[in-house]
Amino acid sequence: MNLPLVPLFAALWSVCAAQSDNDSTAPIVLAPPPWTLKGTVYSATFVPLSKKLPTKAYSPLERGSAVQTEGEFLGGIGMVQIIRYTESPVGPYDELLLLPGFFKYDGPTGERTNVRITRIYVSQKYTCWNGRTNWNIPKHLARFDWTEKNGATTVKIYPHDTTGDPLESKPAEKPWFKATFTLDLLGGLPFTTDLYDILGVNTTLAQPPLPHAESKYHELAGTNHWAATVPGQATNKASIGIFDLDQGEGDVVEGQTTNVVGDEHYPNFWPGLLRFHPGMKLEDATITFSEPEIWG
Ligand SMILES: *[C@@H]1O[C@H](CO)[C@@H](O)[C@H](O)[C@H]1NC(C)=O
Ligand SMILES: CC(=O)N[C@H]1CO[C@H](CO)[C@@H](O)[C@@H]1O
Repeated sequence: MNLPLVPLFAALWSVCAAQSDNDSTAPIVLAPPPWTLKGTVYSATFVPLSKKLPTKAYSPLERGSAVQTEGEFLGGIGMVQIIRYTESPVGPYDELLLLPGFFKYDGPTGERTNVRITRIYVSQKYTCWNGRTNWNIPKHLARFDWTEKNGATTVKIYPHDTTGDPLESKPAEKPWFKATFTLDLLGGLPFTTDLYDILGVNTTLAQPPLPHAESKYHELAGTNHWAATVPGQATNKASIGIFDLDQGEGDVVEGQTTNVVGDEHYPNFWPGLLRFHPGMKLEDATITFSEPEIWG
């Protein structure tokens, strides 16, 4: 036994744990853009069938802000991604993001058409505050529950903002989203989001100003400008698979069609989606978030 190593490991462990725990007393500080991160991305792309967005497209805080819901939803191409970041400027964290499609909007730079992340959950407060501050990404906290069984990966997500508590103090008891990824065919393909440029899809995220709110963990920063960011994802280990999007009973209040905060229940999470949906897994991916262009 090499005893002097034990305190060293203990000290290192507490530093790492402090970074990624929302109950940590380490202050939330600015980690300025650009960011380069590592992780595994699970991605499902879909073509929205309706030009009408459901209430659940936005978190309760953001849906109350006129500028957040600004513009005309055009659809085009939509995306749900679940990402397990193993490395980031603020430590490891998990994320679920919803990008419903393109919006035509009249921003500070005139009329434009861009995609937008409308709702997103992360597992710790440091990335929550920084994502909101740096890029207007409307992050809120959630608990992520992962299970691996017979080669299938299941994730369940329990948000802090679907309980009706304005301070977003703790995770919901029922999952707002769940998915299982199986199959993993053709592992080892190269993939990069530059492919979207070739296809003529503009991947710049144009995010409206964010409302600020008081909360238990002080993670809900607001901004008063627009932010346009170019995200990137690249790997040499992409594989193809199937998502099972069956939500079961979901988080609906008994005898009603919505949860406590008014999010609609769809059997496969989103209007128009089928239960089994093709998707991609990007292992050992490098994810980049550019320095944003600030408007207004
Ligand atoms: C993509 O959208 C951004 C933000 O509106 C814009 O600045 C950029 O010129 C667009 N790119 C292309 C190739 O049209
Ligand atoms: C009190 C509280 O909500 N703690 C959460 C902090 O983040 C972890 C990781 O996601 C959750 O498991 C905790 O529930």
